[in-house]
Formats: sequence, C-alpha cells, structure tokens
Amino acid sequence: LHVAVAIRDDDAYAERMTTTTTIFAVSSGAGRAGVAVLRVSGPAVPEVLRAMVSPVPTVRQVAFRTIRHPVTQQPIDRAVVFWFAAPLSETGEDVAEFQVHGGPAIVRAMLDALGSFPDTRLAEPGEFIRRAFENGKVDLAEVEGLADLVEAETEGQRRQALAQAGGSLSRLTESWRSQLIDIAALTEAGIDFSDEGDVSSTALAAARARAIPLLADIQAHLDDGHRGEILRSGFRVALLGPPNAGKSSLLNALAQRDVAIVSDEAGTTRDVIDVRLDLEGLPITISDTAGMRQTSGMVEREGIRRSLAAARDANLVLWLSETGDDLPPHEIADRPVLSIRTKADLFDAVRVSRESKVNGGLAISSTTGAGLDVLLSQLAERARSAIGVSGQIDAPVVTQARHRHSLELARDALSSFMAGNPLELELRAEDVRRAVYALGRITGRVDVEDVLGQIFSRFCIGK
Ligand SMILES: Nc1nc2c(ncn2[C@@H]2O[C@H](COP(=O)(O)OP(=O)(O)OP(=O)(O)O)[C@@H](O)[C@H]2O)c(=O)[nH]1
Ligand SMILES: [Mg+2]
Repeated sequence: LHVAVAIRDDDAYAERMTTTTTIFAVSSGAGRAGVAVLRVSGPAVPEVLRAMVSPVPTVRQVAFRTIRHPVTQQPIDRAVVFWFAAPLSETGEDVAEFQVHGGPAIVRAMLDALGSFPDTRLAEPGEFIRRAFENGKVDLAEVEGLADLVEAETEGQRRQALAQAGGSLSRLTESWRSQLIDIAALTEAGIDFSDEGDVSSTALAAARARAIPLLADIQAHLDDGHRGEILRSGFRVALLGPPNAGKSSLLNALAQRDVAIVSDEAGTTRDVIDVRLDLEGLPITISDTAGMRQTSGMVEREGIRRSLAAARDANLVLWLSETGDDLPPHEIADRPVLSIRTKADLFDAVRVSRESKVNGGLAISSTTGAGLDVLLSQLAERARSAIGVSGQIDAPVVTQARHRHSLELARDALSSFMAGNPLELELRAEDVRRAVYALGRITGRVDVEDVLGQIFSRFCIGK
C-alpha cells in the first residue's frame, strides 16, 4: 500500500510538471530562410500573446500583427500569428504559432522574448509531440510514423510513413486487441463457471474458435518478408570482392561523386562506407568494403571482418571480380549474390560478349559507365521484389523491429492459449492477457516507459 501511494504522488508530480511549464522552440529549419516558425505550448500561451501582440488573435484564426518584446515593448517583426486553444491543438495544450521573417536576428529576438516569461523554457527534442502523446492526441505507432515521415528520403518511404502516421498500424493492432478482449471475456467466463464443467469447456472452445483466425492474421503480417522494415531502413547492397576489383570505383560511379578512395594499391579500403541512393522511389544503401584476401595486417584483417559483417546484413551481395575466376567466401554462402565482372573496358569486346553469355554474369566498367544502367535496373528490380511495392499491394504494417517483437510475443501467447492444457483455465486466461499486453505496447496503451525516450529523441527540437 505504501508503495502504491508513493507512485501516485510521483504521478501527480509529473502531471504538475508538464502542465505548469510552457515550452517554445523554432520549429522550422536552421539558418536564413523566408519564414521561421516558432511554436509555444502550455498554459502561459494566453499571457504570452497578451504581452506580445495586440489585439490578441481570435482562437483558430490567422492574424497579422506587430510582434513586440514583452519587456521593452519594442517591435520585433510584423508576422502571422495563430492561437489554438486547449484542448483543440496538436499538443492538447494552448498553442501559439508565430510565422516571422526567417532572419537570424529576428529568430534570436523571438527566442529571447519567449524566454523572458517566468514559466517558459526552450523545448527538448520531440517535446511537443511527446505532450501530444501524453494528452492522447497521437499514439506511439503514429508518433513513430511521424518521425519516419520527417526522415523519409524516397517516395516509397514517404508513403509508408504517411500511412503509419495516419494510424494504419494503430487501427490494425486496436482491432486485434479488441478481438483479444472478447476472447479474454469468454475465457474468464469459463473460470467463473469452472464448477460446471460443460459450461466452462464450451466457453473455452468458443474462445479458441475466435483465436484461430486472429492467430492466422497476426502470423500473416509477421510473414511479410520484412517488406516494411526493408522499405523503412533501405534495401542493403554490399560490394564485395578481392582487392583492386574496383569496388570503390563502382561505389563512386553509382553515387556520382568521390566518396571512397580509389587506388591501384591492393587493400585501399578498410572501413565500410555507405552511400544512400534513391532508385525509382526505393531507398538503397550501398556499402563499399575492404577487399577479401589472406593477410597478416591487423587493420586489414579487421576491415575484412567488417566486410563480411556488412555482407551478412545485406539484402543482396554484389560479388565483383576482374577475372570472374574468384568465388565468394563460404561465410556468405546463404546470402543472395549477384556476380559481376569489372573493368570491362580492359577486355576485348569479343571476349566479353562471349564470356558474359557463357556465365550469364554482368560485365561493367566504372570508367566508361558500360553496364551500369543494366546493373541499376537489376538492383531496382531486386529491391522492388524484396519490398513488394507494386502500387496497389496492401502496405505492410510492420515497419520496425519493435513492432515485430511485440507481434511475436502476442503470437506466442496466443499459440500457448490454443495449445495449453484446457483444464488450467487460469493459465489460459493469463496467455490472453499477455497477448493483449504485447499488442498494447505497439500503440503505447500499456506502460512503455522503457522505449519512450528512444522514440521521442529521434525528433528535432520544435517537433
Ligand atoms: N580500366 C578500368 N580501371 C578500373 C575500373 N574500375 C576500377 N579501376 C581501377 O582499378 C584500381 C582499383 O580500384 P578500386 O576501386 O580502388 O578497387 P577496390 O576493389 O575498391 O580495391 P580495395 O579497396 O583495395 O579492395 C584503380 O586503379 C582503379 O582506377 C574500370 O572500370 N576500368
Ligand atoms: Mg576500395
């Protein structure tokens, strides 16, 4: 009892903390720009508006006003001002937004003005969206979708993130969760009537009948070939091959800039170098690696170890070799490999065309650019089939390991509910509760304190 009381006091304290401080930040990007957006959220917003603009704008209406410093009353700028009154705002609190001209001196003066109130302070990264989450405006899956949306680099990523930010994953998990709650109710009913054996076993049978399609649906989403996760983090391609095969030259040619050092000295590259490309809307990460060979050099051996690690993480390995005689190392035997012959410009034309027919491999030249278009279209093809984007295909909902992990826990709990001893009804009810809890973690309905910091810190200050 003592502990419970202490926890409640802590909660009340945390509540007071969030509702008494008013936060502000520049929400637009850094540097000189046409417009800079400053946002303020918290109970001091009406006071801030009264002190800085006159007359105070009507709630939810665009106003154009002279903005004044609250202490000196000197004008700072003439600008657009909004006021969204609680709870109808993005954070659920009173929110003001100033769209001032984007010069650094104006932004500095605005920050100084907003910081001059007794209960205002600069926001932490992601603090606006965190308040929105705490006020029930968005759930955790939507927050993650928003973070992905801000970071989206390609069309495919943007579409997937927009769907998640709009609640696609949340709606699905909530529908699963409500089915589970029905299953839990039936199971609990079985417990209540456990002295009447018939009623109790009928209730469990009914609950299990409902769990069958649910389990299949969850499993189907787990069996999506990791499409959502690959789209989110990028299709990974590792360039592997013997030293001097031309791996770094190919990386530079694909990136169209000088990313990696190229030299005729074998063993030039030591670290793994990543370049991100946008191939037909799909994100591709190409990793240049150290050449594979037997060596006694400590640094080079570490480089080779990293090459193999990158290859094992990759969705596709491009095995580059000048002669076509070298074979990929056994460590990556289970990875999908595309073999490529490099420096085609050094071969005589007849031999190349004959040999490429013989082994079906692709020949390229980073120097002349020959074969690169074919290589790029093959990469796009592989990425498309891994990600499964064909326009109308129903979008995968699992976009990161956190979701997958929770879904696996829910599936395992449901499997145990299906297979466990039907006479141990309390244990079966506990299985369902575990599944409900696991799904609740995806949207943050249940305690997820352990992941909150990590998720919100992905945002910049001002979001
Ligand atoms: N003629 C010709 N030379 C090339 C081509 N690609 C690379 N080279 C040359 O081959 C040598 C090695 O190229 P790199 O790209 O550094 O080879 P690497 O595979 O990265 O080598 P390591 O980093 O040492 O493993 C350099 O002298 C390049 O100029 C090509 O397509 N044609
Ligand atoms: Mg290299």
